[in-house]
Amino acid sequence: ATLIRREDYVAPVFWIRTVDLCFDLEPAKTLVTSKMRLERNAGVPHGPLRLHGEELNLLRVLIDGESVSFRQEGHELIIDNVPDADFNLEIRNTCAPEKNTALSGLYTSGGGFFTQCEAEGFRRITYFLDRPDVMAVYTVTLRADKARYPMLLSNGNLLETATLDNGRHLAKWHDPFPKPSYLFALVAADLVAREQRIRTRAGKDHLLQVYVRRGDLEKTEHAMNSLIASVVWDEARFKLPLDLERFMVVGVSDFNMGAMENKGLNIFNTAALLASPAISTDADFHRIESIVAHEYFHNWTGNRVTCRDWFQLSLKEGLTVFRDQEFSQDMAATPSARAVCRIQDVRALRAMQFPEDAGSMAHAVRPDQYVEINNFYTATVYNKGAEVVRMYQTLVGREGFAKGMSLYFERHDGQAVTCDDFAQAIADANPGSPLSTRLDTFRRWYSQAGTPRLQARGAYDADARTYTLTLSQANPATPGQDGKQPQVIPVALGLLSREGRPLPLTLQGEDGGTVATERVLVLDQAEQSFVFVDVAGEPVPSLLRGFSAPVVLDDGLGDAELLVLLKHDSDAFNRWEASQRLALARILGAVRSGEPLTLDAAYLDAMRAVLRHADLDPAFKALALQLPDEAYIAEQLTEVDPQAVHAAVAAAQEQLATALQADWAWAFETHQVSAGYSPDPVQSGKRALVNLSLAMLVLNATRGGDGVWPGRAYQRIKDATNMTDRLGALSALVNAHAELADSALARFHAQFKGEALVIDKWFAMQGRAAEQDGKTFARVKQLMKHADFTLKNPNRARSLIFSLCMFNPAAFHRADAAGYVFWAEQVLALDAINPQVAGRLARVMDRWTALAEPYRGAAREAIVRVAAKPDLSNDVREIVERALA
Ligand code: BAL
Ligand code: ZN
Repeated sequence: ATLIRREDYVAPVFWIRTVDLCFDLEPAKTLVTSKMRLERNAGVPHGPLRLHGEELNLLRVLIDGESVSFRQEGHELIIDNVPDADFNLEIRNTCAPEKNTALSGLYTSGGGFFTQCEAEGFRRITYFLDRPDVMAVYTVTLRADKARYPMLLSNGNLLETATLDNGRHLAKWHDPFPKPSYLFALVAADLVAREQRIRTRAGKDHLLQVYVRRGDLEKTEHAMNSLIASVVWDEARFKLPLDLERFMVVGVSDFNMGAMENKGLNIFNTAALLASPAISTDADFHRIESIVAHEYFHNWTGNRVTCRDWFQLSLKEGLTVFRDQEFSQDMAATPSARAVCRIQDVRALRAMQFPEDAGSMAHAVRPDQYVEINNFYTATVYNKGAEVVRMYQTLVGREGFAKGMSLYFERHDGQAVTCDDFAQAIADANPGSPLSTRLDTFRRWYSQAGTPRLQARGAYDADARTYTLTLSQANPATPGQDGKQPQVIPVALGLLSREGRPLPLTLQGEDGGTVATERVLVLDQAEQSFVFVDVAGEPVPSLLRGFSAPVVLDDGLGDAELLVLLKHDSDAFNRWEASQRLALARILGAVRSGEPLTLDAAYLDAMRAVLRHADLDPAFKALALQLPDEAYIAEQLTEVDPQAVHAAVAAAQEQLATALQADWAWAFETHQVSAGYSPDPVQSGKRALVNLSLAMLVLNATRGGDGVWPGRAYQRIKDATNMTDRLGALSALVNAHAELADSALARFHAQFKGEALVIDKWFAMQGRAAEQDGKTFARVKQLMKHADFTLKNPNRARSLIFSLCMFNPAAFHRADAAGYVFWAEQVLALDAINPQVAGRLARVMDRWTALAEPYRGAAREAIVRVAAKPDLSNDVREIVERALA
């Protein structure tokens, strides 16, 4: 395996300007003929033509119609003697789609052909300069059996169709936009489409199509609506129009990622596309809307302007996640629903990205090296990358950011560029802004891994009526990086009086003319102090509002201040944060002391007040009353005993359930939705609160409380008219290990046995069930033998194995090491089928060095066992070797 370094980037020796691809599609052996027009890149020294190719059978190579001599070395096809002038290169090869279980390149799924080329799948279809800075215009001819594959799709516009001999047919497509090979796609399958014609603001007509298997058509309405909303939003917010006459979306059941932004032909995991009230939860509807938007937004941020090399992945991914987050907030509409979106995004960041930044795979948003690029489709590149983009917007303002985006497209449309190019465009469009004056320092967000620690301490001077806020930062060492430099940290803040009133924020030296009660301080040194004047009494600081930077904040606030924020903060994010901090302090106190957790009356009263609050949104209440993720709690500890963390969380859960029993029952009864189902924020907020309440009531019943609730949950599973309520009730029984859980699970399985996406949920729920005396782990082992289980389908493998290993720390980290043994077995079994999925599972052990004994030693042993396998994929090898380094 070779280590690829960012600093070694060299421009390609050749460009490929056009490519004419012809496919004779057969599952066992597909014939690919590729006719390319190449030219030397005048800007770099001469060298041989080196094409990438993997798992291919080469039949012939012609240059300008003549055979040439060539060499094959590893995964390269090398031609030493090529003309100096432009030339035609023709290559003919075969590949074997039905043997392609890695689902990278051309593969079969459910009797059809599909492709996935990002990052380096195109080289598994034909020999090519498979790198994102080589952009070509594609013409694609597909030939296949007409009865089995009635739909033949590729990027761009349909030029012609024809019927051929032997029951075959043909379709020819042309994509006018030059694109890198990772954006190529083809589909040949028996599919039907939902269609919608739209006319955009610009007055152009477009055809939108969502292709799925026959039975799934009625589950595409939400995706289509989401797509239309995305088109409208991007035009309104960023003036970015749809540039193709036809925009196609296709669903496939076997897919490694959520979806893929191929030009004009997005391919989606069905889990990220199909929705109906009967099979999908509110969270599914929300997630599908955001993924449809994400892939659509890539059309500009990713496709029109793409990445020069894969180290720049966050150029398109961080930016596009930011855009889909902004879209979701705009769709949510009300301030409270927007805040709920933000809270959910931050919660995900802290649960996934903070541990990544602290573990063996820590890497910068723009990594410096990789062995396998598939391993770098990470929370850091995506979610932290999105936070970095959000900070640009915070520093230059919303309008300034839109101006920066316009300049970015003006400069770089049609190009393959770097993260620096993006930073420069935003800064240049906003001269004199807090970003432009600190651009070099800001860029450290791209080069330094690790989560900065932000410390804030306030000092009130009653005589001078000043409040001095001292902010300091430090970024812990990460593998290969110590001695970090200060970063630019925008700190949005407000000051509250002890009674909760917002205070005016005038800094020393300012003429108190404006009396903003919220502003952004910019920290760019190791330590800086800010003096607020005319402060009437000692304030409670509300710092990092809206989570204005991806850092760990230590503000030193105690219960009294947090309770003020929980009650009064005008910033909903910090209000939620206060609820989490109150819970965290109690859970950490118990874990650190080793004493059993006992929730105090002050905390319980505060939670009751939130639950009963007259004005707070149900969605917000549900989030505030949810305890922090065990993974997030673990990150606060220097040595983690996952069982101790779980015991404290479980105790907190039970005490909340018991102490607030009457309040939960009240919330359950008073937030029922009677109107017809809609996944809108109001209805879904009520359902979230109802489901949380039911979970608490069932839990309390199994711990000796009111015994009526498990029966009510069971009845609700029968009567529910939507999946959110049905799954909520089922998970209440399963998580509490209630007696009725088994028969409810059996009933649910029988009811949905034909719906693969629901069966995934059925497995996932059991894999994620709160651990109790090893019952969840035993259940997972047993479910591995279930007739519906298979490792070959990524969604199914993830539903059970990842649920346990990635999302259920207490079931996974066992003192007897059985969880680690299971992990090692599954990583190896998956690696033989699908290295990308195996690599993802391998990541579970990133944080093993933070574990307490006996977990630590046993985890190491399991990693060593995996690493000892001689023929591991690059994907898994890179992960386990970095874990052991
Ligand atoms: N580009 C891979 C899938 C996605 O991020 O949209
Ligand atoms: Zn993306």
